[in-house]
Amino acid sequence: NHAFPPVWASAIPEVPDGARRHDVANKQLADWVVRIALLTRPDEVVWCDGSDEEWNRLTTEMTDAGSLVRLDPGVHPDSFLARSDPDDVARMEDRTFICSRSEADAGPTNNWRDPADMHTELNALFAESMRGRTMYVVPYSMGPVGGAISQVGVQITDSPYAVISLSIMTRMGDDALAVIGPDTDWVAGVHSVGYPLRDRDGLRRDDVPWPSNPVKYVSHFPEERAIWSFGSGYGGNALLPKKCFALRIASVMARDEGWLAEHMLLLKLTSPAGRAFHIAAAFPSACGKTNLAMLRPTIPGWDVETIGDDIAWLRPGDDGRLHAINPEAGFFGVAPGTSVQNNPVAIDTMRKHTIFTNVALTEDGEVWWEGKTDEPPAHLIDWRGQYWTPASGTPAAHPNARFTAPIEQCRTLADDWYEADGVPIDAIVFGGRRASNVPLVVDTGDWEHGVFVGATVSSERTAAQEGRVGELRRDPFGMLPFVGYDMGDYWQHWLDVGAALGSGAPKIFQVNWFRQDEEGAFLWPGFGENSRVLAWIAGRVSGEAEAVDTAIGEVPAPGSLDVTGLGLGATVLQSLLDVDPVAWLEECDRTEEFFARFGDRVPGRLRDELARLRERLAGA
Ligand code: SAT
Ligand code: MN
Repeated sequence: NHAFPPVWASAIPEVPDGARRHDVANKQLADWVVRIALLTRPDEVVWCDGSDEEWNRLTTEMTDAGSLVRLDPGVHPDSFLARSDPDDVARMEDRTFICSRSEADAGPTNNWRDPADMHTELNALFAESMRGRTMYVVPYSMGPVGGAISQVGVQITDSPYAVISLSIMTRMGDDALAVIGPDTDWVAGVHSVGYPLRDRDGLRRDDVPWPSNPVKYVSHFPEERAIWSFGSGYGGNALLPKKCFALRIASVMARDEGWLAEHMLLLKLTSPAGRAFHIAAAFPSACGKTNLAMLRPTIPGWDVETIGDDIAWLRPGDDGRLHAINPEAGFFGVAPGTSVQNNPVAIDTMRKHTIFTNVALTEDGEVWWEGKTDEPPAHLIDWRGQYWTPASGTPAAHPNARFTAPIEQCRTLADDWYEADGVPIDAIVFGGRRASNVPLVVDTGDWEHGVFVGATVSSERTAAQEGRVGELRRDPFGMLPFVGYDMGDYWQHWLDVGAALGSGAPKIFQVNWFRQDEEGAFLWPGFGENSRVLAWIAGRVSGEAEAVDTAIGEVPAPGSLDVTGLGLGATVLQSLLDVDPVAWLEECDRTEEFFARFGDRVPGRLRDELARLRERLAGA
């Protein structure tokens, strides 16, 4: 039951005609739209159908209004550039709230606010916040429409940028609305950029290319299955089905119902013998999930196909195995660093029908970002819309600049993406960005040790979140900003899911592509060469690849990781796989401090894992 806000006191009890839809089967949904319209007072209400006509109309309106730039149709047909407000360029973790009834339920990693207090505050902010604007009602399905693992939601927004982005990122429109029956559960999302064009007295102000509000909230109500987001138009803050629903709210649903909602890419790996392996891999934001999902193997006979690059929903199936879907329908990928050399698939995917945000523009209407070509063009328009030359001394594209492109444009898309019941998972991989300590690849041996590794993953901070880039932070399961309840309970939930799966559980691995030598040079070439690591992981699943034991798990036995042709010296390979007991005992101390933050909600089994790890290191 969604807690409906009270109708704004000064509001005239009339809503635009479009708000009332008597043909909507779900009465609660029909009602909710009217109530939000009464609260926010838009000029117009539009139910989005997900049609091409709708895309064309909105992109044309936005281009005319100056909030999108149409790219050269000869190079990027049907593609657009959006430049955000310079203060609205990333997720804002300090403005993100989990408003569970009990504070303890949000746990120490989330900001908590009392749900009633938060609703009061939000109602005041949303009151008349859409004056002068159109309110869009966007029904969508996460996962194949009507699929066994799929869920539906509806986002209300006054941002046409959010609407066109959702039309790429989700299965949006009439088909999704049609599956919301009288008793269907749906997740409610209310979003406003908080920039009304008229005030209550009828005074007008002009629109700006990227409307937003200095006051920002991304608030989740897990018990209501509702999200309210105010003041930001950027990605994860504004596209509510993505991190807000598919991770924060869905993680709570998953806890209640015995499944997993994870920050994971999904890929299908096929061996030269034709055996298929499905791999789910969790990495923090901006650590290369998109590149791994689109990887082109460098080793002969192996193939990788893409299923998802950011989010996976995994459910134990009747066959006792874990089945996964990608709930999304598009990529919201980091552009900087992406080139024809290192990710030709991504470059090809964003060739047409793509929204670029905060990239630079060349004088021929093409896009550019750092790392796209070795040499920057002589002059550009940078992400702020300013004239730029290499001498400007600032990045031309924002480091968190993004491309939004339909997954069906990806030429390595696996047919499995369409599987309504998901694919059975063979291996789960945890990774992060670590200059030292963590080997290239480790087989964790069993589920409980794997969960310990996932829970204690740390990574260097990237541009995807606000804060100091490069600083080491613990990012359990790559989910630190995305678990919608207590982190310790989340770890326990992982242990419970594994116990229920028993011998059907996938094997768990840890990887690190980012290990460096003393001079700070990367030891491993990464990108397509990561296929060698995937092949070893597949070999462990099939029982064909040899491993040697270390204190932290099993690493490739000499000769079992195919490094032919890489020209890696024996010492480099050794450094890549090295486990330094002294450094790892220090990591254990850090882990103990980290666990202390969660008090008695850390599962005893994870404490046991830490104790056993220390024993093995002491004996090493
Ligand atoms: O803005 S998003 O949260 O969708 C991108 C990311 O941080 O992974
Ligand atoms: Mn992500």
